[in-house]
Amino acid sequence: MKINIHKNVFNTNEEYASEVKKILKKYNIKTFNLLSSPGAGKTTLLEETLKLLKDEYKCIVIEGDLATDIDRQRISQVGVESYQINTVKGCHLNAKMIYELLNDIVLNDIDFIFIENVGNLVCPAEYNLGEDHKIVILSTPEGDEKPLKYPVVFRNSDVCIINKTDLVKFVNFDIEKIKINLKKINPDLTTFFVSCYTKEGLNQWINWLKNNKEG
Ligand SMILES: Nc1nc2c(ncn2[C@@H]2O[C@H](COP(=O)(O)OP(=O)(O)OP(=O)(O)O)[C@@H](O)[C@H]2O)c(=O)[nH]1
Ligand SMILES: [Mg+2]
Repeated sequence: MKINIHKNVFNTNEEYASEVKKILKKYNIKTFNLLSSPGAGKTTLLEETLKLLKDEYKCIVIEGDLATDIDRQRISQVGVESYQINTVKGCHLNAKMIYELLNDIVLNDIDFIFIENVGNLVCPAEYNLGEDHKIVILSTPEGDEKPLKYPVVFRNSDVCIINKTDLVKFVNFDIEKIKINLKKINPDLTTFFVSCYTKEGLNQWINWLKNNKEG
Protein backbone atom coordinates (compact mmCIF):
# COMPACT_ATOMS: atom_id res chain seq x y z
CA MET A 1 0.00 0.00 0.00
CA LYS A 2 1.25 3.46 -0.94
CA ILE A 3 1.05 6.04 1.84
CA ASN A 4 1.67 9.65 0.95
CA ILE A 5 2.70 11.91 3.75
CA HIS A 6 2.36 15.57 2.88
CA LYS A 7 4.12 18.25 4.88
CA ASN A 8 3.33 21.96 4.71
CA VAL A 9 5.83 22.97 2.05
CA PHE A 10 4.45 26.48 1.60
CA ASN A 11 2.64 28.89 3.89
CA THR A 12 -0.13 30.60 1.97
CA ASN A 13 -2.70 29.63 -0.64
CA GLU A 14 -1.06 32.03 -3.12
CA GLU A 15 2.32 30.31 -2.66
CA TYR A 16 0.76 26.92 -3.35
CA ALA A 17 -1.17 28.35 -6.33
CA SER A 18 1.98 29.77 -7.90
CA GLU A 19 3.75 26.42 -7.43
CA VAL A 20 0.81 24.61 -9.08
CA LYS A 21 1.01 27.10 -11.95
CA LYS A 22 4.73 26.36 -12.39
CA ILE A 23 4.10 22.59 -12.52
CA LEU A 24 1.26 22.97 -15.04
CA LYS A 25 3.35 25.29 -17.21
CA LYS A 26 6.26 22.85 -17.17
CA TYR A 27 3.98 20.11 -18.54
CA ASN A 28 2.14 22.50 -20.90
CA ILE A 29 -1.23 21.64 -19.36
CA LYS A 30 -4.20 24.02 -19.60
CA THR A 31 -6.30 24.03 -16.44
CA PHE A 32 -9.79 25.34 -15.82
CA ASN A 33 -11.48 25.89 -12.48
CA LEU A 34 -15.28 25.49 -12.80
CA LEU A 35 -17.32 27.50 -10.32
CA SER A 36 -21.07 27.70 -9.75
CA SER A 37 -23.81 27.30 -7.23
CA PRO A 38 -24.96 23.70 -6.62
CA GLY A 39 -26.86 22.29 -9.58
CA ALA A 40 -26.00 24.90 -12.23
CA GLY A 41 -24.64 22.09 -14.37
CA LYS A 42 -20.87 21.86 -13.82
CA THR A 43 -20.73 18.07 -14.05
CA THR A 44 -23.17 17.93 -16.96
CA LEU A 45 -21.13 20.54 -18.84
CA LEU A 46 -17.99 18.51 -18.14
CA GLU A 47 -19.62 15.32 -19.39
CA GLU A 48 -20.63 17.01 -22.66
CA THR A 49 -17.29 18.79 -23.02
CA LEU A 50 -15.27 15.62 -22.47
CA LYS A 51 -17.32 13.66 -24.99
CA LEU A 52 -16.32 16.26 -27.59
CA LEU A 53 -12.66 16.58 -26.57
CA LYS A 54 -11.46 13.22 -25.33
CA ASP A 55 -10.64 11.60 -28.69
CA GLU A 56 -8.37 14.48 -29.66
CA TYR A 57 -6.98 15.64 -26.31
CA LYS A 58 -5.92 13.91 -23.11
CA CYS A 59 -8.10 15.32 -20.35
CA ILE A 60 -8.30 14.60 -16.65
CA VAL A 61 -10.83 15.86 -14.11
CA ILE A 62 -10.42 16.77 -10.46
CA GLU A 63 -13.72 16.66 -8.60
CA GLY A 64 -14.21 18.73 -5.47
CA ASP A 65 -17.14 17.88 -3.26
CA LEU A 66 -17.89 17.84 0.45
CA ALA A 67 -18.82 14.24 0.87
CA THR A 68 -19.28 11.91 -2.09
CA ASP A 69 -17.65 10.80 -5.32
CA ILE A 70 -20.94 10.81 -7.26
CA ASP A 71 -19.67 13.35 -9.80
CA ARG A 72 -16.35 11.53 -10.21
CA GLN A 73 -18.26 8.36 -11.04
CA ARG A 74 -20.23 10.29 -13.67
CA ILE A 75 -16.97 11.46 -15.24
CA SER A 76 -15.60 7.90 -15.19
CA GLN A 77 -18.65 6.79 -17.17
CA VAL A 78 -17.52 9.09 -19.98
CA GLY A 79 -14.19 7.25 -19.98
CA VAL A 80 -12.03 10.04 -18.57
CA GLU A 81 -9.54 9.71 -15.70
CA SER A 82 -10.80 11.54 -12.63
CA TYR A 83 -9.69 12.22 -9.06
CA GLN A 84 -11.79 13.06 -6.02
CA ILE A 85 -11.06 15.59 -3.30
CA ASN A 86 -13.55 15.58 -0.43
CA THR A 87 -13.43 18.80 1.56
CA VAL A 88 -15.73 17.39 4.34
CA LYS A 89 -16.85 20.71 5.85
CA GLY A 90 -14.85 23.00 3.56
CA CYS A 91 -16.87 25.11 1.12
CA HIS A 92 -14.09 25.37 -1.51
CA LEU A 93 -10.97 23.73 -2.87
CA ASN A 94 -7.61 25.30 -2.11
CA ALA A 95 -4.30 25.26 -3.95
CA LYS A 96 -2.60 22.98 -1.40
CA MET A 97 -5.14 20.24 -2.19
CA ILE A 98 -4.37 20.56 -5.91
CA TYR A 99 -0.60 20.70 -5.32
CA GLU A 100 -0.66 17.50 -3.25
CA LEU A 101 -2.84 15.70 -5.79
CA LEU A 102 -0.61 16.74 -8.71
CA ASN A 103 2.37 15.26 -6.88
CA ASP A 104 0.62 11.89 -7.02
CA ILE A 105 -0.37 11.99 -10.72
CA VAL A 106 1.68 11.21 -13.81
CA LEU A 107 1.37 14.47 -15.72
CA ASN A 108 3.03 13.55 -19.00
CA ASP A 109 0.95 14.08 -22.14
CA ILE A 110 -2.05 15.69 -20.41
CA ASP A 111 -3.61 18.52 -22.46
CA PHE A 112 -6.41 19.69 -20.16
CA ILE A 113 -7.21 19.48 -16.46
CA PHE A 114 -10.74 20.43 -15.50
CA ILE A 115 -11.36 21.13 -11.83
CA GLU A 116 -14.96 21.05 -10.64
CA ASN A 117 -15.02 23.14 -7.49
CA VAL A 118 -17.46 22.66 -4.61
CA GLY A 119 -20.93 23.96 -5.55
CA ASN A 120 -20.92 27.45 -4.06
CA LEU A 121 -21.11 30.84 -5.74
CA VAL A 122 -19.21 32.69 -2.99
CA CYS A 123 -16.18 31.07 -1.28
CA PRO A 124 -14.41 29.25 -4.18
CA ALA A 125 -14.10 32.53 -6.09
CA GLU A 126 -11.54 33.84 -3.60
CA TYR A 127 -9.12 30.91 -3.87
CA ASN A 128 -6.71 30.66 -6.79
CA LEU A 129 -5.79 27.06 -7.54
CA GLY A 130 -3.02 27.82 -10.03
CA GLU A 131 -5.51 27.42 -12.89
CA ASP A 132 -5.24 29.21 -16.23
CA HIS A 133 -8.85 30.35 -16.14
CA LYS A 134 -11.79 30.44 -13.79
CA ILE A 135 -15.03 29.54 -15.54
CA VAL A 136 -18.26 30.59 -13.84
CA ILE A 137 -21.44 28.76 -14.75
CA LEU A 138 -24.82 30.36 -14.15
CA SER A 139 -27.97 28.46 -15.04
CA THR A 140 -31.04 30.32 -16.23
CA PRO A 141 -33.37 29.25 -13.36
CA GLU A 142 -31.03 31.02 -10.91
CA GLY A 143 -31.97 34.42 -12.34
CA ASP A 144 -30.42 37.13 -14.52
CA GLU A 145 -29.63 39.40 -11.54
CA LYS A 146 -27.08 37.01 -9.99
CA PRO A 147 -23.94 38.77 -11.30
CA LEU A 148 -25.03 41.87 -9.38
CA LYS A 149 -25.70 39.91 -6.17
CA TYR A 150 -22.57 37.71 -6.32
CA PRO A 151 -20.10 39.98 -8.12
CA VAL A 152 -16.79 38.47 -6.95
CA VAL A 153 -17.06 35.20 -8.84
CA PHE A 154 -18.08 37.02 -12.03
CA ARG A 155 -15.29 39.59 -11.58
CA ASN A 156 -12.63 36.92 -10.96
CA SER A 157 -13.63 34.68 -13.87
CA ASP A 158 -12.51 34.90 -17.49
CA VAL A 159 -15.43 32.97 -18.95
CA CYS A 160 -19.11 32.80 -18.04
CA ILE A 161 -21.28 29.99 -19.28
CA ILE A 162 -24.99 30.66 -19.13
CA ASN A 163 -26.33 27.10 -18.97
CA LYS A 164 -29.85 25.66 -19.37
CA THR A 165 -30.87 28.06 -22.15
CA ASP A 166 -33.55 25.48 -23.00
CA LEU A 167 -35.36 26.67 -19.83
CA VAL A 168 -35.35 30.40 -20.65
CA LYS A 169 -39.00 30.44 -21.70
CA PHE A 170 -40.12 28.82 -18.44
CA VAL A 171 -38.11 30.79 -15.92
CA ASN A 172 -38.38 34.47 -16.90
CA PHE A 173 -34.66 34.82 -17.64
CA ASP A 174 -33.87 37.86 -19.80
CA ILE A 175 -30.91 37.33 -22.16
CA GLU A 176 -30.45 41.06 -22.79
CA LYS A 177 -30.52 41.78 -19.06
CA ILE A 178 -27.87 39.16 -18.26
CA LYS A 179 -25.57 40.62 -20.93
CA ILE A 180 -25.94 44.09 -19.35
CA ASN A 181 -25.45 42.77 -15.81
CA LEU A 182 -22.35 40.78 -16.75
CA LYS A 183 -20.86 43.78 -18.54
CA LYS A 184 -21.44 45.96 -15.46
CA ILE A 185 -19.47 43.56 -13.27
CA ASN A 186 -16.79 42.41 -15.73
CA PRO A 187 -16.56 43.96 -19.20
CA ASP A 188 -13.80 41.51 -20.19
CA LEU A 189 -15.81 38.35 -19.53
CA THR A 190 -16.21 35.98 -22.47
CA THR A 191 -19.76 34.60 -22.38
CA PHE A 192 -21.24 31.46 -23.94
CA PHE A 193 -24.94 30.62 -23.97
CA VAL A 194 -25.27 26.87 -23.67
CA SER A 195 -27.81 24.13 -23.18
CA CYS A 196 -26.26 20.83 -22.18
CA TYR A 197 -29.62 19.23 -23.03
CA THR A 198 -30.11 20.54 -26.60
CA LYS A 199 -26.28 20.98 -27.11
CA GLU A 200 -26.88 24.57 -28.27
CA GLY A 201 -23.73 26.69 -27.89
CA LEU A 202 -21.44 23.81 -26.95
CA ASN A 203 -19.36 24.11 -30.12
CA GLN A 204 -18.43 27.73 -29.40
CA TRP A 205 -17.23 26.72 -25.92
CA ILE A 206 -15.26 23.77 -27.31
CA ASN A 207 -13.65 26.03 -29.93
CA TRP A 208 -12.65 28.46 -27.20
CA LEU A 209 -11.00 25.61 -25.26
CA LYS A 210 -9.15 24.37 -28.33
CA ASN A 211 -7.94 27.87 -29.23
CA ASN A 212 -6.80 28.29 -25.66
CA LYS A 213 -4.73 25.12 -25.92
CA GLU A 214 -3.21 25.96 -29.27
CA GLY A 215 -2.67 29.66 -28.47
N1 LIG B 1 -32.86 21.70 -18.48
C1 LIG B 1 -31.54 21.54 -18.32
N2 LIG B 1 -31.07 20.87 -17.25
C2 LIG B 1 -29.73 20.73 -17.14
C3 LIG B 1 -28.83 21.26 -18.09
N3 LIG B 1 -27.56 20.99 -17.66
C4 LIG B 1 -27.68 20.29 -16.53
N4 LIG B 1 -28.98 20.11 -16.20
C5 LIG B 1 -29.53 19.39 -15.04
O1 LIG B 1 -29.28 20.14 -13.86
C6 LIG B 1 -29.11 19.26 -12.75
C7 LIG B 1 -27.81 19.55 -12.02
O2 LIG B 1 -26.72 19.29 -12.90
P1 LIG B 1 -25.26 18.94 -12.39
O3 LIG B 1 -24.41 18.85 -13.61
O4 LIG B 1 -25.28 17.79 -11.47
O5 LIG B 1 -24.92 20.26 -11.56
P2 LIG B 1 -23.60 20.60 -10.74
O6 LIG B 1 -23.33 22.05 -10.90
O7 LIG B 1 -22.51 19.68 -11.11
O8 LIG B 1 -24.08 20.31 -9.24
P3 LIG B 1 -23.15 20.16 -7.91
O9 LIG B 1 -21.98 19.32 -8.26
O10 LIG B 1 -24.05 19.53 -6.92
O11 LIG B 1 -22.76 21.56 -7.50
C8 LIG B 1 -29.17 17.85 -13.33
O12 LIG B 1 -30.48 17.34 -13.17
C9 LIG B 1 -28.85 18.05 -14.81
O13 LIG B 1 -29.39 17.05 -15.65
C10 LIG B 1 -29.36 21.96 -19.21
O14 LIG B 1 -28.66 22.47 -20.08
N5 LIG B 1 -30.72 22.07 -19.27
MG1 LIG C 1 -21.35 18.44 -9.95
